[in-house]
Amino acid sequence: MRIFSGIQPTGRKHLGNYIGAIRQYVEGQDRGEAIYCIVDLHATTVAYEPAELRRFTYDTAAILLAAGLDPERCIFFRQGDVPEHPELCWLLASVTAWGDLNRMHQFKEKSAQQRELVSAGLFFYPVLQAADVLAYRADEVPVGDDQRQHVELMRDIAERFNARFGAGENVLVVPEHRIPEVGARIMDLQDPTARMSTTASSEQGALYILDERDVVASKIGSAVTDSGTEVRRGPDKPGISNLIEILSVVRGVEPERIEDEFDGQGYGAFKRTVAEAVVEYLAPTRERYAEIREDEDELERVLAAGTEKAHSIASETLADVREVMGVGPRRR
Ligand code: AQP
Repeated sequence: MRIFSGIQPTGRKHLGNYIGAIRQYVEGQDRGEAIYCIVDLHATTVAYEPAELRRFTYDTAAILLAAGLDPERCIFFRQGDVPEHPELCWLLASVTAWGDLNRMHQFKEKSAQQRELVSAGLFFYPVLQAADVLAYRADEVPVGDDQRQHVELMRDIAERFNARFGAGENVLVVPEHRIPEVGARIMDLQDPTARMSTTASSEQGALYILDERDVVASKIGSAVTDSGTEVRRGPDKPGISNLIEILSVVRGVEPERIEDEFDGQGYGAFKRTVAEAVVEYLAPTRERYAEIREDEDELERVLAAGTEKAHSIASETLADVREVMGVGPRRR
């Protein structure tokens, strides 16, 4: 079983990224051949500062290593160091429908946020994402719920590629998504009808992995709830439902158990318990982070070692893809 996922170098990753993706990356190392990359090329599809991109790449790499990625047990690298990704992106464009890209929710949301330029790269984002995964012939893609549509698209692209060029062979593997049952969509603490997001959430709405204890307590303490008093989930209670889901993941118990435990207790006690549990949950990552982040040479060494391994897998896929597409000289 081969597992692949990518994460953007946005520096400050939030609790949604941790619960929806990063914790799955860590446990993926015990379930199969795990390959993870920091998708710096994806980060260039919206307005960004070049110097920040390098800094944020180190920040994100350090967070992932602090959270438990072990370069001895996974392949961990930077997307921009493996040229097979953009090459495969271009080749896959031939079997990607413009109409499908035009339907992508993320493109619609992010293009509306751009002030100066809606880049063609933003439109092409899901094709590059498909190339990331398909270059490794991955079986499984751990992601949060917001990436469901992109994984569906990459499945369509792989199927169309095999049908068009495979001559009866599956040159590319059609991957499955792995979206957690609980915690796939952690909501904004100030607007619990919207996803917690790096770009769209306010400072109080997003809970960052590196937030200090008192900041976590204040953000959860002031999380928007409702005028009721019952700690239970329901469509009329998005704020409390979100906090129940967070506590359920952090403690590793069913949400029903949380509802039973807090039956008859007020929101104040519940929020204090959630804050305490989140602080404990993130503490090991926060504590390891500073030391790992300090040594940029070591981070580069880790990423370079990962690049070598990633390149050797992706180059084989690309050779097969070029061969069946009739690109370049015949191989044999
Ligand atoms: N709120 C969330 N709940 C659960 N999972 C989430 N993910 C993102 N937000 C939530 C998952 O985190 C992984 C890495 O995401 P990314 O950094 O590549 O960027 P993203 O998906 O675009 O989400 P962000 O971090 O909030 O950034 P913006 O603001 O740019 O959209 C993905 O697997 C994602 O599903």
